[in-house]
Amino acid sequence: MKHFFSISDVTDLKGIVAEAIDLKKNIAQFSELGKGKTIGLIFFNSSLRTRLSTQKAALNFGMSVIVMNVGSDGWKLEMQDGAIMNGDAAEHIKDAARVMGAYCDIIAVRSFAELKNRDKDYAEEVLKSFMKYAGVPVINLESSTLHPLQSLADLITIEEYKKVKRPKVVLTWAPHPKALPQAVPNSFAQWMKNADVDFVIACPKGYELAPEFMEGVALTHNQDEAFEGADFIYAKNWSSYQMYGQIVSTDPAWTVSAEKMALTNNAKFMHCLPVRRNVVVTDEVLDADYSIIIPEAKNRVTSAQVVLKRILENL
Ligand code: AN0
Ligand code: CP
Repeated sequence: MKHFFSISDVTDLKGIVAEAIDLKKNIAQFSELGKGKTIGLIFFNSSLRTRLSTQKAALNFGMSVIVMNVGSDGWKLEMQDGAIMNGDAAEHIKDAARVMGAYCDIIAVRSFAELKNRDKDYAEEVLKSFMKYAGVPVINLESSTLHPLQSLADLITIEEYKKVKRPKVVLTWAPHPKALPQAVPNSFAQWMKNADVDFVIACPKGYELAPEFMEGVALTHNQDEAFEGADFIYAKNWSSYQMYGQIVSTDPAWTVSAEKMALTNNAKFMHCLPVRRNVVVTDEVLDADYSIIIPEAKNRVTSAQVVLKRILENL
């Protein structure tokens, strides 16, 4: 594997999930694989899980880790090619990425959507600039439109907890007071579409994902109907793609409750976290036996490990 930007960088979905689960048991055998190698974790935005799990995965391979909160501690970066830089930005991404690439063997970047200009966000200019200029493999730690390390962790978790060969997996929109990116649901849809699951998206009208992510996916605006027979409920808020970046509903009827979970086939509850309790989903659900949010978060180490292993083996 060279870069890990999206599901397109994985040629064998079943294979990577099996390898990840296997690696969990055998990680001690690989404690020297990354010896003498450095990974730079570059954050334009906040993080708890991504920051700690990717760091832990890298340390498990004996790598050195450099973390930079470039959003708060770095120079403001210019993204536009050929810009006359007499404004706020002190440094061009072209130079920043080349310098980081000179210090690191792998660079991992988090850069959220700004939710102001849809074309700009969907062009993925930050991650694409890093891939173009850094000269080393780049890992996506949640870009403007995708969060593949999360989706891989989610798929691993589903594989570990499923009771039937082809489970029904429901991605349900849920309310939230802030406008959030579409990266997590976009990515989840992409990975589920390619996995051996029956996948359904439930959301209010106006929350359909971009056409490229909805293509071939079952969609309903009726949450109760979607929950019937479900084996996994995956809740997430996102802002509208059509009315770009806007909150078009805060309907509390979409909050995932124990009553809603009772409609399912004893489904497991999943959320990528961080989660707003009693807004997105009730305490009762998050703290129930069927909630697998903590094993899911733990699998962020599992997904980071398998991606790092494949990149390290290819360096
Ligand atoms: C982010 C999002 O929705 O993309 C990160 C999720 C992993 N969530 C928040 O900003 C609350
Ligand atoms: N799920 C996830 O990516 O969490 P963080 O935003 O805390 O990294």
